[in-house]
Amino acid sequence: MASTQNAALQGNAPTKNAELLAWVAKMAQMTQPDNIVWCDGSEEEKKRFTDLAVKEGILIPLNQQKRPGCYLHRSNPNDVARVEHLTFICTTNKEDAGPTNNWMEPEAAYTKLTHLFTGCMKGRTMYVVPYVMGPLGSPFAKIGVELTDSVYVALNMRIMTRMGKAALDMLGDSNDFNRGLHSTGDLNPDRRFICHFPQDNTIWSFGSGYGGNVLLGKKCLALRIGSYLGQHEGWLAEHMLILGVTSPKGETTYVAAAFPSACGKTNFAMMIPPKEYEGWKIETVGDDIAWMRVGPDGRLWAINPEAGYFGVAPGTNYKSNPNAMASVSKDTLFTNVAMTPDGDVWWEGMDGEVPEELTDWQGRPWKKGSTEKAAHPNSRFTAPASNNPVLSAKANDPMGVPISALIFGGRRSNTVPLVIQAFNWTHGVFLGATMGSETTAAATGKVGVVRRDPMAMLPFCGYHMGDYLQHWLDMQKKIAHPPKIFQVNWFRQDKNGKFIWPGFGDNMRVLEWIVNRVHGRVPTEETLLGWVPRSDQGLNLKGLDISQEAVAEVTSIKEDEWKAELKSQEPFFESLGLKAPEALTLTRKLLISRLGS
Ligand code: GTP
Ligand code: SPV
Ligand code: MN
Repeated sequence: MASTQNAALQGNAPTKNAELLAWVAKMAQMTQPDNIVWCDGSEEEKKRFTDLAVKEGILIPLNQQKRPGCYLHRSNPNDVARVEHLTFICTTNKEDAGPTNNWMEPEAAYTKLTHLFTGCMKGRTMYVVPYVMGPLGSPFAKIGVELTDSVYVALNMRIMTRMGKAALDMLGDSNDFNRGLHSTGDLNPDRRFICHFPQDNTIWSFGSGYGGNVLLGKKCLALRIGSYLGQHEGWLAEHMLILGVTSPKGETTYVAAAFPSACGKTNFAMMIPPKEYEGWKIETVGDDIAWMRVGPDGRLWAINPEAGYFGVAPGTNYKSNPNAMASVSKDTLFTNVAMTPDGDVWWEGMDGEVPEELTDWQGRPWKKGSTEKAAHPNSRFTAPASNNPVLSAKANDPMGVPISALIFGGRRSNTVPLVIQAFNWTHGVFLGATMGSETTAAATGKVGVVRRDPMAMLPFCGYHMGDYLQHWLDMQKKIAHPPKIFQVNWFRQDKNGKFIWPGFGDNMRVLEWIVNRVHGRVPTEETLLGWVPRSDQGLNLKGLDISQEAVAEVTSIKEDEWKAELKSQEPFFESLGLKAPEALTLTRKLLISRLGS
């Protein structure tokens, strides 16, 4: 069996890379697929995979007049989101994974998963998916190869990464590639594990078919393994969007922003400024992940390792995010959205009337007024970045873009004001490190449970969180011209539980202030927490649809709330033990003593 496969492998493989061939053979020997298909990334291959997926019921064709090249996938109802409790960092020393990650000893993890992977691809095809994270030819790009028994994964990876022949060409004879192994297994949550082996540059994912668990280039390689590599190699892998904002004078400023999952990165990255901002332009470099290094000019340069968007569907409409709507108009894979009677897609928060009848995300009939959601709250679209009308020309630049501002923002119904500028790098790292975000995406009055999500990386940091924060602090020494750091919050609510700030396009007003601060153009008001916009020469509020009082409320800093906030940070710092960076614990102590307790 194994020898036939090896022969087939050598014969069909479009590479002579001995390491790669040997590894694929070894994995095939364990998983025992019936066939091995090396992906080349061609149009012909896409058609072949799509036809197969349709034949097998994995993809449902949508109305091709309305959505050319679009398909719907329904995942198993028990498999609709990332599984943080089943995600492991497998390092020799437990300490290296830190208190915020689940840990397994590498040999124990390999043994446990070998049992699951042995023979799991019998009767199935193994797709060999070579891919590049980052622009082709970029010195900062990384190469991975994902072996998967899911044609859905192969098709998604084709959108999300530079996949196929280009990746093999870039790899050449090198053995420097991430080794990813994935099987959907039998989708039993008791046999679902997402294991990362940073020391081996290896990822083994078993028993899921959902996005972040299985598109291994994304959260697994670009963030968990990426952050580990970043610490060793002196760069940063972050859960950040990257955008360029160009003023009517033609000056372009690039910013990167970290907001936790489903807290507005895609929306901010594609924002259309309000009508008062004629002549301004926002362009998307990336909507989820940034890899940042110090350039020879002493600035921080960022690339987006991805080539597509795996975006949240609910809430996306022509008012909130027209560019996302355009991005999903063709050649898009939808996962767990609802379907209209004429074969188009639908989700909660879409424009227009709610349809009378739909097929819900599980394929069941759905009627208007039903208490159940038609689309899963975490339903997503996988769209090529090239569909985005405001894609930055720099998105494919091998060197990336120079970052002038870093922004941290959580979902907070109270406490955190609309925008603050950090006094300096250490203070900015403190703002990012102590970021909190509500676990429930509450649109109504209830205050959700705030969890500490440092730099929006809680689920994605591949090593000890204390070391990660120290790495951020240490980067200062390398960056001669560091970006300015800001904290924002679009999600403050009034007494009735309504969002006070209109958000979306109006976030341009905050971005303009940030740009002005970056270029040293506007004065600020100093507070204990940081610099904030002055009431005169501050935010441009012309045409803004909320009252003066509302603006005052959303920008207010309340001492009692901040005393409670600082107190609530304590368990997080304690959990870091001796690895809690002293510069941060001191910053916190100083604030506490200034506020009084
Ligand atoms: P991931 O892909 O999970 O990392 O998420 P993301 O950060 O890209 O989140 P996304 O932009 O998809 O937004 C998620 C949700 O937040 C959607 O329901 C949006 O409608 C909502 N949202 C985004 N921006 C704003 C805003 O400025 N104000 C308010 N109130 N809601 C927003
Ligand atoms: C997130 O959860 O932050 C995402 C979606 O961007 S996933 O790829 O599933 O992680
Ligand atoms: Mn994300």
